[in-house]
Amino acid sequence: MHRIAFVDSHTGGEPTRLLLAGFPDLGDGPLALRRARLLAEHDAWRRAAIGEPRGHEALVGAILVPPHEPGCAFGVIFVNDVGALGMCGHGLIGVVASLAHLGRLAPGAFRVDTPVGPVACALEQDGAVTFENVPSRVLRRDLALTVPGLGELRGELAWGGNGFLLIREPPLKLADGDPLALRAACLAIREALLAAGLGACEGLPIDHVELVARLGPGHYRNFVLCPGGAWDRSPCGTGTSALLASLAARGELEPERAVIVEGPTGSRFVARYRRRRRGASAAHHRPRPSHRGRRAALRAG
Ligand code: PYC
Repeated sequence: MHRIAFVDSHTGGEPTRLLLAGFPDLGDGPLALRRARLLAEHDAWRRAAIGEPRGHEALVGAILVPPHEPGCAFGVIFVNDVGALGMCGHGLIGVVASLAHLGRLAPGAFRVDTPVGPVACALEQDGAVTFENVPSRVLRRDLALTVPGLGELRGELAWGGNGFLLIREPPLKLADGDPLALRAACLAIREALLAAGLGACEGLPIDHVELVARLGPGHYRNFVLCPGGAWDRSPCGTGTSALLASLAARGELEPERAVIVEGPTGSRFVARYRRRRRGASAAHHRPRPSHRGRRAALRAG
């Protein structure tokens, strides 16, 4: 019998399994390359570690690897029940909390390498975890999609470390909404997105659907369908980044102003962004969203 050492945590209700040892060596090079190698050569390990019966649909796995980017403390490749992610915000919070729980990480600031680029992270004295995500942006605005049973919906495509179809006028109520009805609506929306040939944009996969409702000034609630059929119990870190990119692009949120984003369980991230100029052009801004969250529980195996 082969053994894999792992620690399970959850972030705002969304589970993360940190895979510490016993996973195949993914070699070296940029993490995007190692993620591709994992899927091409070692996918049975991902399925065994994350899928049923040892895992389940909602579980996100985090494979700890040596970093490639200089100055990073460690690298992490996030996987789920159907494949691999670019980044994972709730997962990163779970990884940092788990490493702190194991005594492997002390409070302070550090960088973490991921397949979509390095992420700045901090573990605070009180256990809270803050990270500044990869630059996020809107890829396409003013999308109209006709979804059987839901009618015409308006959306936009955005990148927050994963690709999202954002629907900011959701067809169903999010607060106290039935998660299974929301999931079914998101599955229908994703089918319409794929039928429209929009499973990718600018070479980036659009594999998450995010419904967003504004609850009040600076206060939002979301529901995120992940690739496959799982829905995020937390406010989804990369989905929150995609939302911030949208708010910034529409001039609805100033840099550094905090917003609260809550997920289906009511758990919250506090998020803000700062502007980042790309190259010499002052006209093109890519906001870098940052998030603050905390872990709730851990289980070691
Ligand atoms: O928190 O970024 C996130 C995430 C992505 C998929 C599930 N959670």
